[in-house]
Amino acid sequence: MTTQRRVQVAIIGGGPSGLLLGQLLHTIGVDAIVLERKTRDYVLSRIRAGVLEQGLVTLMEEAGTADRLHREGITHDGTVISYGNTQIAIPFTKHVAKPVTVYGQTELTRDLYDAREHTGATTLFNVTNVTLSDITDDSPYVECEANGVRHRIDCDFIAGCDGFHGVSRQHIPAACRQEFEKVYPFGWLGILSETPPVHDELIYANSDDGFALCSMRGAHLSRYYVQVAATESVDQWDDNAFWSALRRRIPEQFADTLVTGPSIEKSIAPLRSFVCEPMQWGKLFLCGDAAHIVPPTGAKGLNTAASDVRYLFDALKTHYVNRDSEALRNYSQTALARVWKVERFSHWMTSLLHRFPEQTDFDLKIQQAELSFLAENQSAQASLAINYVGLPY
Ligand code: FAS
Ligand code: PHB
Repeated sequence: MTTQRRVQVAIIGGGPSGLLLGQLLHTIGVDAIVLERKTRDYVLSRIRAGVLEQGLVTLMEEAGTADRLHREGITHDGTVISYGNTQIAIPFTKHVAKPVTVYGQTELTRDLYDAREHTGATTLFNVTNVTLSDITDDSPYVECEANGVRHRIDCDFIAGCDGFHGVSRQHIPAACRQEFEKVYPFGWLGILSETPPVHDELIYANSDDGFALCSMRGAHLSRYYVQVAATESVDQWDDNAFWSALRRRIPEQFADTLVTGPSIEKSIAPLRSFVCEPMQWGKLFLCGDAAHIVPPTGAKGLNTAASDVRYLFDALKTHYVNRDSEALRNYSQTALARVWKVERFSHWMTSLLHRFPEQTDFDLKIQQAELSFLAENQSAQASLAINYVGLPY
């Protein structure tokens, strides 16, 4: 049996990109369906980003989904970069009048699902065999299966919000798609622990043993990461091994006060930089991880998905409200201009803070000089702050 329906926008992927776009479209009366491969609970079980740029907070406000974010989000006006026992305090607001907000992607996604359910908009879960057809014609459509039922969804536009491993990007002909990729020889082993954060700001630590990050989700919930070889697996790391590695990598002041506890989540994220050009093909528009990936060192993955959503939502709004499709035609060019600047910053932060297996003594000296220059130079600190809090849309 095949059910057939028509919507204005078919959104592939029920992660933050797809849900935020769907909610914004709802605010202007544009009918969108969301097709998600997994279940809501599975999507919410992923522990990912933790730092929101002001641009994403503003989008959540426009979507009417920022109430809990404002109640529970933690405003941060700076961060710490450390190497050995040396600490570089980077006060954002000294250089750029924008803070960041610490609020987990899991909670942001939960807020968006709750809002979507409240609107009564359709979300299909457990979808399989998603195919996109006639995307260069005036009447594209999506077919998929969900819970034993085959669906055909006719639409005006398709938003590919299905992440790095999704199907949308593959519908841009390989001969017309250029992919840029750099895979890093390490990953991030992350844990969540019901312990008080070691510091009231994030600490990005470079050490002889490798990178570490001290982050948080609240006053009693901490998020920590240590760099591990790309070949390592979670079961090689019991909690004691993790805490010992973290202690060795952060300044003694924090190692001495670190409160440890059992991990309630533990996972390894691979690190890569990736960009697909173009980010659109006919009536298909890619958003977020479907189009680009950054190493999480600059806290830019989720935030660059947000800037894509900003550009695509504004373009769709101009199309539907003003019958003007110029911004839609320019979406890929507009989005990629910001994406590449974010890729640069994320690669720079990753190169600054990690130990690379093939690093020579010269490479280490250069990395040390980069850190010393950052410690001594206000313009270098301003550049980091401007990029970290979020480049303008
Ligand atoms: P997502 O991948 O979040 O969502 C895509 C959705 O599409 C998923 O729910 C998926 O199930 C669904 N999907 C896939 N294929 C489909 C199909 N064929 N049909 C239907 N649905 C399909 N960013 C940071 O800033 N900081 C971090 O610490 C950080 N950690 C990360 C750790 C990991 C393991 C990963 C993978 C990413 C991490 N990121 C981090 C980046 C992450 O936050 C992304 O930038 C963010 O999830 C992007 O959101 P989406 O574009 O919605 O993609
Ligand atoms: C997190 O809290 O998960 C987090 C924060 C900053 C990053 C990456 C991850 O750069």
